[in-house]
Amino acid sequence: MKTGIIGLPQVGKTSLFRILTKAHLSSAPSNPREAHIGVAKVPDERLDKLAALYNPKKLTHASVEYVDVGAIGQDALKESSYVAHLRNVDALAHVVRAFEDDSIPHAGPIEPLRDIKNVEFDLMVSDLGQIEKRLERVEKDLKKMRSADLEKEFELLKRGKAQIEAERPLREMEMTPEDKKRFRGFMFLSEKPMLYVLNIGESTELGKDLEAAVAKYGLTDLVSDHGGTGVAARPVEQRSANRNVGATAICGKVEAELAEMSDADAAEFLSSYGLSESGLARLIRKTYALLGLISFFTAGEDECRAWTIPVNTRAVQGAGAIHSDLEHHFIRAETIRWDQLLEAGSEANARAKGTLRLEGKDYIVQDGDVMHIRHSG
Ligand SMILES: Nc1nc2c(ncn2[C@@H]2O[C@H](COP(=O)(O)OP(=O)(O)OP(=O)(O)O)[C@@H](O)[C@H]2O)c(=O)[nH]1
Ligand SMILES: [Mg+2]
Repeated sequence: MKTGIIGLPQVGKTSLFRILTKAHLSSAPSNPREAHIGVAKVPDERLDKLAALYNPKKLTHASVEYVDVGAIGQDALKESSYVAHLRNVDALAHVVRAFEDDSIPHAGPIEPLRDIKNVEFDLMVSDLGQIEKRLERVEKDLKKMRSADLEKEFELLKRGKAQIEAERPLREMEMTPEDKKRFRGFMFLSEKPMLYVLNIGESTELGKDLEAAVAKYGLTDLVSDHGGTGVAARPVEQRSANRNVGATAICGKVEAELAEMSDADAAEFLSSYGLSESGLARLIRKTYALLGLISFFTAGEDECRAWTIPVNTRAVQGAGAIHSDLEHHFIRAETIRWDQLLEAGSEANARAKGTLRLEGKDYIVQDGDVMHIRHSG
């Protein structure tokens, strides 16, 4: 799963990438269009607690891949390598400047909502170019030969064009699964799930400020069902529940300091700011949720590990995430919620208490399940 970090110039994209992936980058990349690619460990207290119980030889967290590209803009989006990087990601994290700092240039006053609309606009323009090119092609082909499939594509593309011309991103368009499949190959930018990341300034009450930031900068409407990112607000009947948009806030400066500290120092530092966890942990979790992903665990003395699956995955497919052999020879899954296992103190106790269940192939794996797959392979 890949997430692209985008945003206007000098908003803190690379700083965020660096702290997410703990990558030590040379200060200035030789080519500003070169993308940084790195992997972030998904922090998970549940897994850490399981590891404390099992004391395994190996501890493996889930991970999310992040791609940091240069600043976005109409020029950048004309470069094929730049666009290719963005098309290939599963979701976008848009870093929006909300911190005040006169020494770092920004076009105009700090106004996150304006920046969000501008970037969204750039994404839509890029998609529109692609749609128009394809429309021309399909129109020509249709003149030569009638085809039901091409006609459907033509209609869908025209609908996409109208959507963008109304300044609404493709992710807000009503689409059937069939439409979605037709669109998949285009990898449209404005169709991707989007996480807005407000980069706010330091303050003594950072905990409160982080929580209040989304509302303070007027993003609540973007992430709820009540509005659109387009200029025109959406009429009530067109609002859909799953908009694939999320928002969170971080303080890049504080996170950068945290990244350099030991765990114990970091915990003390966080509580001095009134925070229970780092903004980074929340951001990674939000990315995970935006992508519709959950974790289940395997736990033992050799390894404690988190596995990434989409919500609504059946047990037999979950087993396949571990190894295809487990999927093919699946018998049952010994299953327990992570906190019930901790409470019992061991699998044997849990079995005695009856909290360890035997689940079949069709069981829908829940976030936080600990599973042991019984197989015949
Ligand atoms: N005050 C303050 N400065 C920050 C913060 N985050 C980043 N900066 C500074 O802003 C400048 C730009 O940061 P980068 O992370 O390189 O920003 P970028 O978005 O990758 O910039 P480009 O790739 O050039 O568009 C650097 O001087 C950072 O130190 C922040 O939270 N607060
Ligand atoms: Mg950068």
